[in-house]
Amino acid sequence: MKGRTLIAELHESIDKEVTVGAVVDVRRDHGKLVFLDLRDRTGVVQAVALPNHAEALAVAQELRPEYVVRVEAKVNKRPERMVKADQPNGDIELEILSVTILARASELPFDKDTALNIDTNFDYRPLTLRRDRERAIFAVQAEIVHAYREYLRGEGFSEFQAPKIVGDDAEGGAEVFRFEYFNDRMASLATSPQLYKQILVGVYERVFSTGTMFRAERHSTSRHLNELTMLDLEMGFIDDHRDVMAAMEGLMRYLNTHLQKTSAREFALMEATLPLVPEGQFPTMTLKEAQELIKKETGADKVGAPDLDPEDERWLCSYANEHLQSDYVFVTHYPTSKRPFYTMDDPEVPGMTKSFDLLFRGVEIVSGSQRIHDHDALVQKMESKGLDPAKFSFYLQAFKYGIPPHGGTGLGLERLTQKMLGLENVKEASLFPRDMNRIDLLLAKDTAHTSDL
Ligand code: AMO
Repeated sequence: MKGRTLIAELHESIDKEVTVGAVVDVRRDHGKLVFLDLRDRTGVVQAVALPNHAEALAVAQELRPEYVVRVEAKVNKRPERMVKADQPNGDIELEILSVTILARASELPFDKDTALNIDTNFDYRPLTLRRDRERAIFAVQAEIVHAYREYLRGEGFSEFQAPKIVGDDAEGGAEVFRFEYFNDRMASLATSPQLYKQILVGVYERVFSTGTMFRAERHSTSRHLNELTMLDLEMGFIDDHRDVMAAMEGLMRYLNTHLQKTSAREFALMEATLPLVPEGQFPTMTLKEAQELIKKETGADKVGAPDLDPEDERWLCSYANEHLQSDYVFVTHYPTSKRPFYTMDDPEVPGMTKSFDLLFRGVEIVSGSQRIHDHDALVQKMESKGLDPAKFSFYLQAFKYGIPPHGGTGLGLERLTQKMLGLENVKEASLFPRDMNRIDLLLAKDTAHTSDL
């Protein structure tokens, strides 16, 4: 918009006339005056239409929330007693000279400031995303991705774009969406960039990617999505899985510092707190040690179980928060039977792998491990897991022609965002969540409420 002044820059124009392009957040009528809260991408400001600008006042009286307007106004400093120190731009006000309506808006089908039930939130997603709460969630999510990229670039990682159409399931385990490709051939949607990031260790040594992945899990839980964003990394020349854990720990510390700098307003709005990080290393225990601790402290005997249950993950995290000054806990050494074929066994702990999960505020947000880099050992492991090495011949070339000892991690962006901001359901951290019952609209009743719009 020609000559537009952004709301965050209004302070530079006190006593001057400006043009603002904005959306009406709220309209309040006080006798003959109309007050508007106007928002643009940089902030919110109060504007007032006065009787001495009759034409502007008449247009202002027509406005409703979500109307898009161009406003010509004078920027006034508020008198001392009218200053709202706790509000952004609380010390200035726009005196409206004229208003042009750029787009009209119907009445919102929900009250913008009240808590919404999750289905209403998703049914009206194009509108609910405009709320402060949702804008804060995705502003923080964007900062997480930014920090991820910035930190890893600084550590010598190269970014790559992973394919999303794959021939077969990369993990040999996760639930896969299959679809018809060309000439009656079936293909799958990628569940992870796993095989490609390992191949690329042979090219760039350290790589990372951020991208959409697909999981055909028939879970309707607060932790599962069918389309998610995975932040992956893979690094060569490691001694063992602990080098990968150290990279992940460095990343989480960097993320804390970054969010503190960029996202204080969003955290305050969400009533969320930055993660507790210990001064020394993140708490780390083997699966067996974790199970023994749970048994000792709670009496629940799950020693020897191949994995942690969601309730164990919650308990361990609250224990770490209370006793170990950390919202993060590493659990290592999951059994060979539970981890994918590419995971390296730990010769010192028979039956267990050099693998780990990172738990954060009650949920697993990261999985990682040292990988098998010896070609023959990898083929043998595939066979022992009932996989056909011939199907992996493309991937196996990287190992036949030498690849450094390496390891890496996959981090679920929506779970991290969810727990960072204390959201109840991971779906709230996905702009347009896909689950068993919903692709934008509920699948069972495809007309939903949008027919009223
Ligand atoms: P994994 O399958 O454990 O590991 O996935 C890694 C992380 O991705 C997130 N995640 C999910 N988030 C929401 N909904 C889902 N359905 C879902 N599935 C996974 C979780 C999880 O910790 N290739 C390995 C990683 C590696 O070893 O590098 C992998 O995909 O936060």
